[in-house]
Amino acid sequence: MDKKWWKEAVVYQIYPKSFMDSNGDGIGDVQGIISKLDYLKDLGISVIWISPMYESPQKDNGYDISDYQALDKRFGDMNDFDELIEQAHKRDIKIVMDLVVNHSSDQHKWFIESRKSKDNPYRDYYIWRDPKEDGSPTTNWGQFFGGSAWQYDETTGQYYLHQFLAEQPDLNWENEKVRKEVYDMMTWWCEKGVDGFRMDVISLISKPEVYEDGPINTPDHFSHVGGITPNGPRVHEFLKEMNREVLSKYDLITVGETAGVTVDEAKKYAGFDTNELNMVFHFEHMGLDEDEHGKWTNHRFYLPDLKENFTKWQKELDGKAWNSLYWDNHDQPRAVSRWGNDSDEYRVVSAKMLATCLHMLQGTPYVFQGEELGMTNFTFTDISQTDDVEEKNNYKTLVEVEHVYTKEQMLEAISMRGRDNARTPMQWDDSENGGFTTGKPWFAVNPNYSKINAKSQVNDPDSVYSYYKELIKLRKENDIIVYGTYDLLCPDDEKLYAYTRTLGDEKLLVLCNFSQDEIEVPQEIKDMISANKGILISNYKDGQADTLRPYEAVVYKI
Ligand code: ISL
Ligand code: CA
Repeated sequence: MDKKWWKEAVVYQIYPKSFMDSNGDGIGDVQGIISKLDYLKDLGISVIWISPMYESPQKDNGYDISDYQALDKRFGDMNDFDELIEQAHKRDIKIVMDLVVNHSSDQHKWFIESRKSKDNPYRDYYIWRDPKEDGSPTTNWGQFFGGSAWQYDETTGQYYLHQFLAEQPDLNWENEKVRKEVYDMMTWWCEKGVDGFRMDVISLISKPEVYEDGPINTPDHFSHVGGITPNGPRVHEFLKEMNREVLSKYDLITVGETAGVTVDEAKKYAGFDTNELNMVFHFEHMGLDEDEHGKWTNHRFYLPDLKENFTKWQKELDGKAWNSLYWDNHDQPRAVSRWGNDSDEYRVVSAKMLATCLHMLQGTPYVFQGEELGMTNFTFTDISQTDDVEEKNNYKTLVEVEHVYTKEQMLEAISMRGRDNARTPMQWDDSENGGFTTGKPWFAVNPNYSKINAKSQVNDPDSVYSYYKELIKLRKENDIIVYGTYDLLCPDDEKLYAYTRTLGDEKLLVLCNFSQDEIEVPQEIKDMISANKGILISNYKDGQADTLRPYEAVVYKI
């Protein structure tokens, strides 16, 4: 397999609003990021992906962009940004920008023009349709956050399409001029020195030829994993064009956020010879703990399902395309709370186990800010404590309109699954507000900051932080972790996730106990361990071959 730097990288995701505030206004900013570059350097990551910092009315926390070539003032200005690039590069850290071009903000100058008249030169930058005869929207499509995907605009008597909020109108990728604008803007950032793009819902940019009602396209607050227009007819053509016009001219890392992607589609988006992207984020494991009420549930995942899913992606893409690996991001609850155990007793050990399980897979791992500290979900006891529009909309629908849930049930679901869990400020130390700001934080800091914070972990060899650091270091030193092939063992075991990695005559055996029980190691694995050549990493001090203790993870060289 071809060696590439982006296959060997570990990416750290920053949600800028909640990372570090430098000026006491309670909102994280670019100077705050700069002040923490040494922390990230020490952790060992090689790439930072920063969620949007562009000028934005912040209806969806920056995923609604009104100027793609300006920073939002609350984060800083272009001088700050240039300094960030320079300071990051000085430390061999690359910077990846979030590229949000399925939609813009309704305050973008293109949309302000577009809605003025049917013959405005920017009209076709967006997607406008006549109402049906009865005045209702063109189709029954629903947007991700609840409600119709069509917004009526009085000025011209037409509806425009928005797969997210009405303040996030979808751009019309059929229009060549739109594509040219996007490519020029990307080139401008590349010339500035950015090292890549994470492409927001890029799988949704190509819309169907015919707009018609459909079963998955009903306004449905429960189903949002696929979006309305995943993997549309021209998406690969568009990405090949983008690659030709921009990406191929620079040495970048590119990852598509591809709602609704399947392994077959991923081979096209991220194929080694397809000239589109380096890798994609799929969402299949994010759906494993859903039930008939979708994500708003207290249901937990079943380990054999997770193993089956990871194994499918590992085996199917091996040698053909590249995987991205993640447990969480700014749209997901905290990894240790969702996949591990965030009780006092097991938080540290289970966070390390999860890290082992993910970082030993084939693909590029992503670490979301605070994951390296084992930060946990927040307990929301009233809807007024939340910020996220998705949580608020669904609370309204499920509790107040449809009475599917009681208030308490929905708040429990939000505390387990809501996007706000990821968005509480980073916990730097045990001073007020966890050291995130000297002012009033824009969003509540998790009260456990006095116990869980970076300061107490960076110099503690037994901390979650030090364990991540070790995993990242091992990846740099061992090609097998990056390039080895993967094979699953004991697929049906409900507590143990065991797999091997193989490269040439080297082999690793990865054992992860996903339960709080002490479990007996199956005989076939005992036989493999008996000839082991040492332990690469483990979250318990003394290895013991026959049993695995609660949440024990161990990687043997065999
Ligand atoms: O958050 C989700 C589920 O709760 C996802 O389905 C998410 O909405 C979807 O993956 C798209 O996410 C991206 O685009 C959105 C933005 O709100 C998200 O923050 C972003 O990651 C619209 O730009
Ligand atoms: Ca600030």
